[in-house]
Amino acid sequence: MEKELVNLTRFTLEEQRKHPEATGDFTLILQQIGFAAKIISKEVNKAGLVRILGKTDTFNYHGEQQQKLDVYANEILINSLEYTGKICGMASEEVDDIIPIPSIYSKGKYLVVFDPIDGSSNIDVNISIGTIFGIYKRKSSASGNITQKDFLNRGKDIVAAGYIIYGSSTMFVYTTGNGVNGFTLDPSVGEFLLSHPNLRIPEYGNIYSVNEANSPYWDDKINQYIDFLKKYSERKYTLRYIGSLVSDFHRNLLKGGVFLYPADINRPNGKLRLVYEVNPMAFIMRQVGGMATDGKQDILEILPESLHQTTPLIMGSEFEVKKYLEFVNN
Ligand code: AHM
Ligand code: MG
Repeated sequence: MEKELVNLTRFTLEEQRKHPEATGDFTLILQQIGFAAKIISKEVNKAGLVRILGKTDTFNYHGEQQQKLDVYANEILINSLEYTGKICGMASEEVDDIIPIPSIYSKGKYLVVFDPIDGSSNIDVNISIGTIFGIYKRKSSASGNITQKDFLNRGKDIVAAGYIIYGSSTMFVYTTGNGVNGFTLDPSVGEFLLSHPNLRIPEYGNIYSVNEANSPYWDDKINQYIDFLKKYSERKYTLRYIGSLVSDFHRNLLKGGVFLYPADINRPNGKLRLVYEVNPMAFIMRQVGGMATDGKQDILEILPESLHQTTPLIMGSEFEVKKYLEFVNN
């Protein structure tokens, strides 16, 4: 008999049944993100062929020119989630303010944050990109309107986080805080099938991932750490950097190692955005047995002050992250 196939729908339902108090709200949200991911994946695959390739003439909050695919993926995610009745608002890298639920739909208790297409400067050159998402439970009273403050939560309060990688295959990787599971899209049936159950990151690896062109602007201690990896460690390290967070994260998760986007003179608070990029990835990283820090504290302990704030990020296998902390804090 053929090996039992578990699709994302079955997996999320079975997870829900393990929690008799669960209402199913959450399961529906995850399934809808899975649905959006399939649509985005289809568009990503044909981005080289059709009108969607290229830039728009609009700019996002960070002053970056938006790609058409960014805008498209953002709309797909909003459309897939806003009518469910299970969420009370969203926040996206591509939208300056929070995204309310239109009054024609009922609201629920969850908040969803996302980066619809991360690594979008790679779209035009056919390099893997991704979607990142995080789900929180609303803390303020359900009767009032949601505000930006509702989205300023510590990463440790996340109730689910995940990413979709549009690579040589499309994968959906997520956690609800009970381990991390990966699903690969079978395009012939249009389903995400469980392919990577219970993912764990190796305790150490031999990969470091960083934009080393920024090294002249780093603190000396960071340069000393990278020098240690290159010249003095017993392990033979190799550099792998795609410049697409989801792809760099996914590779390091499977192989072990460290990813860094530290502060530098030009970016004293790093580049990556805390609320919808870094927190979900840091939450997943902790779930697979790795670590994520800004160099001073655990990423998941940071209380965000604004929706689009950035943070330095060092994350990966325990050995390499602890070694980083030894270098910068001594
Ligand atoms: P984006 O959200 O505008 O695509 O930018 C985020 C990306 C990350 O995917 C990646 O880790 C980083 O920017 C790469 O930055 P750099 O080109 O400075 O190395
Ligand atoms: Mg991004």
